Amino acid sequence: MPITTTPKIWMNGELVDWDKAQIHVLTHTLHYGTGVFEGVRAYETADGPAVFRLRDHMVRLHNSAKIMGMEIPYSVDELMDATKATVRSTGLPSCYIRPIAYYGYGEMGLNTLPCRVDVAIACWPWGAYLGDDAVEKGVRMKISSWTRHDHNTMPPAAKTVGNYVNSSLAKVEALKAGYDEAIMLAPNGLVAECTGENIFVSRNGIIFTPPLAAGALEGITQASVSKIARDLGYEVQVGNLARSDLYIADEIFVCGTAAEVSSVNSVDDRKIPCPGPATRAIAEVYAKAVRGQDARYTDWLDYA
Ligand code: PPE
Repeated sequence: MPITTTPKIWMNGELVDWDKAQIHVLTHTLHYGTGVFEGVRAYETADGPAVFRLRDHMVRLHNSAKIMGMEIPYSVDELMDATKATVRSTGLPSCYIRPIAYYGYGEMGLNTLPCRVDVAIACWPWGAYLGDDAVEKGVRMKISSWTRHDHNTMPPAAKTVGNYVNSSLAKVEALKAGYDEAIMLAPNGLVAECTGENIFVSRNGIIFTPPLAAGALEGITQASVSKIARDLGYEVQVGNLARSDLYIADEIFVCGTAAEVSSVNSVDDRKIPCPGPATRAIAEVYAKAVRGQDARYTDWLDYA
């Protein structure tokens, strides 16, 4: 999806002009995929733009860095303030936010220990990743021929730049085959997640979502949607899913910051009832919660 420019990008403590937010071609992370990043959204609310679960995203950024053995030179609170300043500088009512911590210019070679860590935060307007009508129409899923990397190859719990090689291969394969998105299986065959979303499968009245151990990112939308679903009276369980659980599901939906909540209309051309009642109800509450329109969830908002 194309990027629309905004006035400023935060880089190492300063808001710099969009066009000046540049890095050297020998930046370490460009060569080795060693950075960590986040995807966050700010939504328009009656009280101005509010960033959704900002602290949780910045804690996860720090955790990703910890897994990588990287020291981010800014605290969670500093990164939260920087994010809010960046959002304010755009003047936008809502936007997508991309914080990234990366090994910068000055060192080459796989040893990251001497590398400096640079941090940037950019935002721009971005629509729902899988289409604005993804709840009603649903998306066509394909199980990827690419296996999700496991905990001892590339830790899926860390949102590292390099991990997205695997996601990108799967995404492009699915698109070229005429599908909208791919579902990734872990090396043991269990369902992990999608290329940029967590997955939920409803069967016989229980909604299941795979655990971190199955190779899923610990999704912040996944946690939010689980809470919303339970508040709506649904039973939600974190549990393993096999490929066949997908084909015979009563309902499937996927969620993530960029994608929000999207229903799934088929998996490998097996039709799934879509949109299901649970998906619709959950998506509706989620859309209100992020915009400050549901008093139960206003703790999730950080006003810019
Ligand atoms: N799994 C993966 C692999 C993933 O990339 C995301 C977010 C999620 C699950 C959902 O996590 P959360 O956003 O905390 O609910 N993907 C981000 C980047 C997407 C992209 O393609 O770029 C996002 O949604 O911002």
